[in-house]
Amino acid sequence: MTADQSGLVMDFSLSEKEQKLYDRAKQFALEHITPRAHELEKRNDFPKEVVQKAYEAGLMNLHIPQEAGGPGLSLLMETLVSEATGYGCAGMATSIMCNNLAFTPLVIGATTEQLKTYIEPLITGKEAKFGSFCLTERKAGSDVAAIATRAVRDGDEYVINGVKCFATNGPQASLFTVFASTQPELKHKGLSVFMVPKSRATKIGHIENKMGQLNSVQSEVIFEDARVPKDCLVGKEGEGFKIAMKTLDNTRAGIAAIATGVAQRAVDEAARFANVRHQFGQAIGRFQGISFTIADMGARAAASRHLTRYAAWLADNGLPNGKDSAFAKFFAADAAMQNATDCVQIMGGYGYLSEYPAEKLMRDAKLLQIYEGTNQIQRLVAGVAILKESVNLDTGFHVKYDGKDAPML
Ligand code: COS
Repeated sequence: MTADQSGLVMDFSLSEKEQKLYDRAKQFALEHITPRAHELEKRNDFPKEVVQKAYEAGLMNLHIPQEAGGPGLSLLMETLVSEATGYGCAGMATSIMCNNLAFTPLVIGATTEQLKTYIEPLITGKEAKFGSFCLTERKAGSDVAAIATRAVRDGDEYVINGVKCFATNGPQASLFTVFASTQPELKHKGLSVFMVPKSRATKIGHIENKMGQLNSVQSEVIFEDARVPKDCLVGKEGEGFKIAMKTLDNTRAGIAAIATGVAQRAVDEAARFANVRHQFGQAIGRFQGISFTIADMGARAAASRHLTRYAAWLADNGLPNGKDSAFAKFFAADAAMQNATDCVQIMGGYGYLSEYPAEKLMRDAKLLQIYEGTNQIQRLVAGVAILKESVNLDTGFHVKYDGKDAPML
């Protein structure tokens, strides 16, 4: 731990409570996730048994406030669990952490009473229960404001119609967090968010067939005249877009954490292989062509971890984290993809075989660059933020025109 002259403390260590949770999650991954990840992904289905065990081990719903029956833990602690489970299998980590995404809009915008009514029963029973975040539609992915799902007030109810897609844990969910337009003419300002219990006329549509992360399930969710009581509205009408953006500012750190786990796993598998694989009379790790690649992979994983934890720390301290969450998400997802690709290459022919872990890492990593906002969207968010900050920045460099400071264009 160090302190600079202003008294600010730079502390990279985890507290005892954080370290214990991290160790517990790593042990869980080692015992329950890694050994079953390959076998279960062949089923291309939701890994119910493992997720139930994760629930019983207290690795789910960490962010739900204590008033609503949850442990009320920090975003940093959530990222520790996601990194550890992501190291074992990104798909299972996604299944386990999906409630973070589904319930964060409610933690942000719902009243304690609403949380107690709709969330507490889902997180305090014997069986793991799930929420599903229903934002994306076939024609509204990156462009959230283009959502076509409609919610119309009818007396004491809202009637919801629309089709969502790519909804993680859709078929498993008991509660859907649905973004719908209450005033389409207002575009993003007309979006609202609703809690829709499964019993309220929802149907599961097409189950997406994916390249990787086969231990998680995404589906269409169809709302046909789904009637919900008016207390299912979260926040006020028109607050949906901002609630979605604030949610993603937080949850993208969670994806960055899974990506960090994948990036680190690729380092560890590549290094282990390079130590035991002999060619030309020595372990291949002794060739600089391999060890330099492993060094780059290690740096990428470490940088991903720091960016992720910093983005979470900002949120936990009530500081804006949109830019840093975007940094963490795109950097860590790109690191995971690059490291997985390098791991395959270092293992050569073995890297391409499904009996070895590298090809799964590569398939799983690709989705990290796409879901919860593509890496291009993250760069958009971060780029806009940097340009905004630069307007009032004095770098000490002033271009002069006719002896005067040139104006910023
Ligand atoms: N927090 C709070 N408010 C925010 C915000 C944030 N992080 N980001 C934007 N806003 C506000 C803006 O300030 C603006 O407010 P006003 O209407 O008061 O001016 C409003 O929201 C609209 O912002 P903007 O004009 O930037 O919206 P765009 O329609 O251009 O969309 C992006 C912005 C592209 C960043 C957004 O649509 C996005 O994140 N898309 C990706 C969605 C995604 O991640 N999908 C995956 C779903 S999870 S599987």
